[in-house]
Formats: sequence, C-alpha cells, structure tokens
Amino acid sequence: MFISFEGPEGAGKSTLISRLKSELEANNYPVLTTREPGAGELGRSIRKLLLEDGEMPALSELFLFLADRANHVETIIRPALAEGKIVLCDRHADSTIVYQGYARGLDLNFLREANLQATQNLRPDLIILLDLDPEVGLGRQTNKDRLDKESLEFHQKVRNGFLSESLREPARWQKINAAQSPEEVFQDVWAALKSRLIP
Ligand code: Z5A
Repeated sequence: MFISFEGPEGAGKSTLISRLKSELEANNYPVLTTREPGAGELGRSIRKLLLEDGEMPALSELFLFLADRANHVETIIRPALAEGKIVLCDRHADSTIVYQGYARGLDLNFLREANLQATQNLRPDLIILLDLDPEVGLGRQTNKDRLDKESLEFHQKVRNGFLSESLREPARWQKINAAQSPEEVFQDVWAALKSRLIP
C-alpha cells in the first residue's frame, strides 16, 4: 500500500509519519518511510539544489522535482511495494500539482501528464491531507528554506490548491484537521488507515 502525506508547511507530516511507522510496526506491518524531494543519493543532491537560497525559473524547479520523483519511484518506492511494504511518503506528485501549478501558475494538465510520466503511472492508494492555516504552519517552522520564504499569498494558494485537489477524487484523499494536537491528528489518521488495512 502506497500512502502519501500532503499539506502546507509545518502541517506536522514528519511528526505523524514517525508515529504511524511505530504503530504499524507494533502491529507487524512492514513499513518504509521516505520523502520528496531527497530520497536516496541522487535525491539528496537534487534536494540541495531545490531548497538552497537563490533564484530559479519555475520550469527548472519543476524538472528537478520530476527528476527526483522518477528516481524515487523507480529505485525506492516500487521495490518496497514489491516486497509487500507499506510505503509512507512525505510529499509526492500532488505537491507538484499544488506548488508548481496552483501556486506558481504552471499548466495543471501538463503537470498531471508530467507526473504520470515521472512515476510511470504509479499513484498513491491513499493521500492524507493535513489541512492547516498557513500562518499557523509557518509559525511552527524554525528553519525556513527557499520555498518556505515565499509570500503568505503563495502559501494560501497552496492550501486552497490542496483543498481543491482533494475534492476532485474524494475516495483517494483523506482530509485531516492538522490544527489539532499531534495525538488527535494521529488518532484520526489511524482510524482512516485501519479501515483500509482491515476492511
Ligand atoms: N515541493 C514542491 O514545491 N513541489 C514538489 O513536487 C514537492 C515539494 C515534492 C519541501 O520541503 C518543499 O518542497 C516544500 C514543498 C516543496 N516547501 N515548502 N515550503 P521540506 O521537505 O523541507 O518540508 P515540508 O515537506 O514542507 O515539511 P515541513 O514544513 O518541514 O514540516 P512537516 O513535516 O509538515 O511538519 P513537522 O516537521 O512534523 O512539524 C513542524 C513543527 O511543528 C515541529 O516543530 C513539530 O514539533 C510541530 N508540530 C507537528 N505537529 C504539530 C501539531 N499537531 N501541533 C503543534 N505543533 C506541531
């Protein structure tokens, strides 16, 4: 099972994923946790290029995220799924639709096709959307990278983009109120996951 975690900055994805990994392993499920951008050796190099300060054209940014994703899916995600693992992925293709599309203004249809090419049609079985007011999320951040430093308007577009995407395919998305405590967020996600793992 392939599960991605999406949401604006500081929504609590890493905190949640680490708690879910422990709980799943305690219930004897094999788990791989991973993230975009930045998985594997090539991913780490691409992440550095993407997040360090400096100007970058929107299309250059896009193709770096796609290069990271193609490598990630082929060398890390697909092999883990083939071994029967539950893959918990911190951001994936929907971040491209939202950040490069809704927020940067690149064409959404082009981005959807580019994602399918990069992933060779692999899509998450479930997308957990941690929904949060960006002002709250940015306030939780201590170290700000190149994208965190975008305007509040940019981050509002990100939040609204995720909400719009979640309505396109409601069966695949699970929206969670990320303004709750970490324990409440975990309990909501765990309930959603259990109903899928034990139908
Ligand atoms: N990006 C893109 O543009 N296009 C793409 O295709 C992809 C990504 C894949 C990656 O940044 C950037 O790349 C990201 C999107 C863009 N841009 N931005 N801006 P990243 O990987 O460095 O970071 P991130 O994915 O944005 O995650 P994050 O903002 O660092 O945070 P998080 O993982 O969602 O949250 P956290 O680390 O678990 O928690 C943050 C803090 O809040 C921490 O102090 C926690 O203790 C605290 N926390 C967590 N949960 C709670 C609750 N429930 N209440 C209160 N405090 C909490």
